[in-house]
Amino acid sequence: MVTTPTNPIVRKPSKVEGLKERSSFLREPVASELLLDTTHFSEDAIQILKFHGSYQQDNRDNRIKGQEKDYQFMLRTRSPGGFIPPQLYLTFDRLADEYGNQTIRATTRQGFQLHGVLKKNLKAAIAAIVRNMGSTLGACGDVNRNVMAPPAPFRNRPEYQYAYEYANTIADLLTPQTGAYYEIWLDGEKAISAEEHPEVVAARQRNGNGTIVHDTEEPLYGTHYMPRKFKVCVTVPGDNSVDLFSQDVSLVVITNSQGELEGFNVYAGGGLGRTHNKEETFPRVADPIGYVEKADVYDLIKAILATQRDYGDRTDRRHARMKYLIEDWGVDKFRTTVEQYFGKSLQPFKPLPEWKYLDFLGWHDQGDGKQFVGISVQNGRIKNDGAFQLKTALREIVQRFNLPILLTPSQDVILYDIDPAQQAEIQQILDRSGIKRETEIDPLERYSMACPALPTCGLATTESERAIPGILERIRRLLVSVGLPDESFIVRMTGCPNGCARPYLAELAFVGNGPNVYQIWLGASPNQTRLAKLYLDKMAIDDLETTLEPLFVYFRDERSPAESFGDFCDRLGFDALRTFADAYGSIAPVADTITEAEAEAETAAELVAPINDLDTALSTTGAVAAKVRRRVTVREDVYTRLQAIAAQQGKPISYLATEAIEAYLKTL
Ligand code: SRM
Ligand code: SF4
Repeated sequence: MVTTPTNPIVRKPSKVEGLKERSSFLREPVASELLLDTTHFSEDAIQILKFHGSYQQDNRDNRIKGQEKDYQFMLRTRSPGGFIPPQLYLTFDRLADEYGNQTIRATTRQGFQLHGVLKKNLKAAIAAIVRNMGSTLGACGDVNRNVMAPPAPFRNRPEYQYAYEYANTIADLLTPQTGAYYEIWLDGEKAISAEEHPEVVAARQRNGNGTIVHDTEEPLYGTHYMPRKFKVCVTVPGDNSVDLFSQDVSLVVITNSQGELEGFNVYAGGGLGRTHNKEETFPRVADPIGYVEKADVYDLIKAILATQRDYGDRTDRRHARMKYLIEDWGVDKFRTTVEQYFGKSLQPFKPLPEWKYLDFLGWHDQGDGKQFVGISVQNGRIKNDGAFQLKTALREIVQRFNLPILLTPSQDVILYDIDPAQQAEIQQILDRSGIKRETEIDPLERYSMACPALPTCGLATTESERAIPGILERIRRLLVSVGLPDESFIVRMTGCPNGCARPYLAELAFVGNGPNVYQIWLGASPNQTRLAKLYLDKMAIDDLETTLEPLFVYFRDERSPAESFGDFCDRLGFDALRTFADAYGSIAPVADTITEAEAEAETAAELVAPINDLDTALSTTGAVAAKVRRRVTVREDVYTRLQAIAAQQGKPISYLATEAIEAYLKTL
């Protein structure tokens, strides 16, 4: 039996704890304020509204001093394993046009978000989602969040089926039980949802050793719910599509030689959120905790939940995630406490193969005669934009073929259960809608992620989703100019340090640190098993080329064969990277002003046009950059032609430019 937790230093619980306590299990003040003819909720109601899957936001592009904010709401789904049935997809498509900002956004946790919903339309939007097999309950707030699983619908690989199945049953087990959701949004009408698995129902009622809070509407959470959000994923050995090291709890299915489920390896204590200039906040990778038989998995999840529920920090929300409990206690004390709630010992962790990062894009056999196709969605934003008609195309395909969707942890979508006879027609719709195949996309884009940031996110300090396309183009140009035209690595970007696009597990990450200023994080492994480290605290986005060029040149010259950029940065260490970058800069500082060489070049020929700007800057000596380096700037159209020819001939642009200038100089 677990004793009541004692905390030697008694500190005041945070304000949100009081709000949860007074909310009457998530009813108030949301229920009352929803009835008011207002554009927005009070600060107190906003906190409770989150548990219902909605955030109050305002369009930050429309802020005008002295005027009321342009209030609007974001709605997020709870969709375990990323499953979106066709009927729900079509509902989202309609709601985005009717109440939202005409876009649907696939999130980094396999959910969908609608942005731009007005308060007066919230109830109709949530009710429509629930009536069409969806839910937003518990998509935000201090509860278990959307449970992730690899999005591949392989029918002939039982481990994938188990991961998906348990993501769903664990999501059911940990769903808030309060009646508030249906009372408020559906006038008490109970959702038409699939029957819960009997084992889940039994597990929710089984007391264990103090896992249950008695006589409340919430047997697992109690009146105060969790101290903070709680994130779970279930995956299969080797498949790290879910970024398992970033989760509070990660389960890995273990099967026997017949492919039957035996149990789960358990990791705990991952989490990425941090705050600038607060050293006590940090990203953390999950630790292996042990192995559990399949029959005990729900009791173990309850035991971990109860440990964090009862011992997690409820006084300081910046220190309230389970990663801090594990960090402060150490893994052994954490495991021992979990075992007390669990009532038995965890078994030793089973050996696992190496992890791989997978995105499942393109066409694949499901293993049952059907096919699935993964479609890349830049930053998860499903929209129509000129010749690019992704939203229309997905609606047409889902309508015509009644296909279900799986959302991926990398903000992409997978259509599945496709009859091979339909493949050509579906591909033709995608082609005519301007949707590129995964092989036609620059891998920098394919493997990148950015969070929404401005204009909807209230915590953003700078741009992310809207900035990343241009930034990836600049990185590609830089790679071409230093002679690495085919290089690629994982780039992630966020508008603040909270880590929504999991930047601390990227090989190169931009983390917003003020308007147009980013921290640079480097050195995570390409399979997301090692954290990146902070390389630079403030980089003005205009300095991207000057910051990254030395790193790319060093990488080009000193990498081991087939070494990735993240592994290279980690192996060399930041002292070496900084020393090289400093020396590189002092040999040939890149200046905004015209250098001697540029002044000469300017007078030399029309080929080298008057200075444009750093975005189109061209290093003339990429191949020998560490020795002699001068910068010449050319017109955008000349640059584009050079770039195309360089790509055709497989030569660095700088090499071609030098040759052209040399040839011209000879004619003088
Ligand atoms: Fe997040 C808060 C968007 C995944 C860590 N996140 C927010 C809010 C709600 C801003 C706010 O609190 O006002 C953002 C809404 C922006 C908008 O306009 O839509 C937001 N987070 C997102 C999404 C949509 C990003 C995306 O590009 O897809 C992701 C929604 C996932 C979902 O479907 O549930 C999203 N957020 C994440 C992840 C990644 C993950 O879960 O795998 C993380 C890092 C992992 C982690 O939790 O440790 C993450 N979001 C945060 C945090 C920092 C939490 C912390 O422990 O410190 C906040 C701020 C907070 O909770 O106080 C936050
Ligand atoms: Fe907003 Fe920051 Fe999350 Fe980006 S990382 S969505 S800016 S909270």
